[in-house]
Amino acid sequence: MTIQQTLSIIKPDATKRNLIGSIVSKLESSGLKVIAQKKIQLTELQAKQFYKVHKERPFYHDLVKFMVSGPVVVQVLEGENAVIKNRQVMGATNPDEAEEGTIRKEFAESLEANSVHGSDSIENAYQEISFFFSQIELVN
Ligand code: IDP
Ligand code: MG
Repeated sequence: MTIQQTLSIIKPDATKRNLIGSIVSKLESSGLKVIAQKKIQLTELQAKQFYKVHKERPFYHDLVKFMVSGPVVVQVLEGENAVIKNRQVMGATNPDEAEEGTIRKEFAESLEANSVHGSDSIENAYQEISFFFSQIELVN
């Protein structure tokens, strides 16, 4: 039993299609609790910085362009094994490979426009949360 926090982003393809509530509903149904949340428009610089681990990948430039193509909702989720749990509810990166019932299976448009981001480790969750939020903005 470990209570963890993780960063979740509802990506522009999903905010544009009015899917914020449907996605949060799936996260909450899994037991995860939203302890911070804001809707923002990322700048190119912020998107580049956030995804800098991927800067050598061929999809990096397009990914940055996609992430600034509309507003995103950044949120902190808390719960038991929140990092892995969020990744399970999200489904595989490629929606064609995502399991039934997952957010990406249900809502993603493509491999790139796959509706959600989720931290992939406890260390990255810590980094990513502090990229967007200060400690006093996390309210359980
Ligand atoms: P993740 O979001 O499941 O952790 P990552 O490998 O970290 O997947 O990739 C970050 C994001 O980059 C993905 O969610 C997706 O939006 C995009 N992406 C990943 N691989 C590709 C690709 O091969 N083509 C286009 N976009 C990709
Ligand atoms: Mg990732």
